[in-house]
Amino acid sequence: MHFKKLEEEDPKKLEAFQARIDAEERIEPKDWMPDAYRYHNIRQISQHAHSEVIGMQPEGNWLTRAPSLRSKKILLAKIQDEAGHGLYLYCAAETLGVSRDTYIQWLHEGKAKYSSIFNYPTLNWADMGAIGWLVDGAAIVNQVSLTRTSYGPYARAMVRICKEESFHQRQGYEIMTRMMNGTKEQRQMAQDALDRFWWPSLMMFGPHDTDSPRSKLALQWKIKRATNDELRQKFIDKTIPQAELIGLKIPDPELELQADGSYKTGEINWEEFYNVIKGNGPCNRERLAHHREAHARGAWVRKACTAFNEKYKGELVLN
Ligand code: BYC
Repeated sequence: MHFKKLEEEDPKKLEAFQARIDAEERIEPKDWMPDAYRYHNIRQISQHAHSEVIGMQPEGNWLTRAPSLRSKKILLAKIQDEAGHGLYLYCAAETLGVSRDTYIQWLHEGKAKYSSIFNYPTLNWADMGAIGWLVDGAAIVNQVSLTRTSYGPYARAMVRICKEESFHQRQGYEIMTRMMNGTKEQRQMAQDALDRFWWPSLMMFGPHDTDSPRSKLALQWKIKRATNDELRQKFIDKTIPQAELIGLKIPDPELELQADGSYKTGEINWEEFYNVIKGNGPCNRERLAHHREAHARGAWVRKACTAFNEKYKGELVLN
């Protein structure tokens, strides 16, 4: 696929496009858009879709070991929601002219990313709490702002996703709360889960604004409505009081409450972040291998679903 560089685009069309964005109009699939706008959305929406789908793996790991039937049913429903989010997002991404097969091929070839957070292992039941509370909590902060993104199909997909994520955040916080009200060992497990997931959750928002190459145009075209650091700060300020309320301690010795009520944190380990997004996190290889294997195992289902179309070559058959 060839995408024109911004300087190769017709300046008049670019100007009219920016005027539509500035007027808060939504861009729809058949509208003219610069290739760079199309490409940013292809990349971001498909990476978002891959994150939802790969994100099922760390939680799926605990389905057979949930501590009660109630918690098992809730976790199962949550994981199914994530599959649904992946599907809405692949549909939104397909409106940009790339097929779902191609998106999945890019994932398998390592050309597409998915969120760094899903490359960390889930070691105990409290990790289910930490993921719902922190990972879905971080996702909501980002996704609420994306309900106002300028590309219509992406913005609309976000509305339902946000509603479901807010339920997920609460189920995670409920697990943490119950464990913090439990035995000494349960409290230690909850604290240990927070210790391991806190910093990777902050990394979900991406590099600092000064180091984020994609942000400038994304903000100008209102694909992104807030910067990586703004969203990260919102998440930090919202989450720390929730941790304190149930007796958890944020694993950051440099944490400081400021006069305006917001929190200043220590520095994120960016070397770890870049290492993970380059494919060298603790679980990157395992996650991709599992996806490739599941995709290959599901080939017969995809074939069965399209068998009718293949036979009738798209003819409308009425009985
Ligand atoms: N992980 O210039 P930047 C969920 C990459 S899942 C990996 O700031 P951008 C859930 C970035 O792609 C929710 N890569 O980029 C599911 C770029 O690399 P490329 C997932 C990252 O796009 C199951 C480079 O770093 N949410 O809810 O302007 C269970 C430079 O970054 C990450 C989304 O996907 C990262 N954390 O901003 C529970 C939200 N951060 O592509 C929960 C949609 C950065 O140029 N995505 N990179 O090679 C976004 O909002 C934006 O893409 C980002 C990055 C804020 C992530």
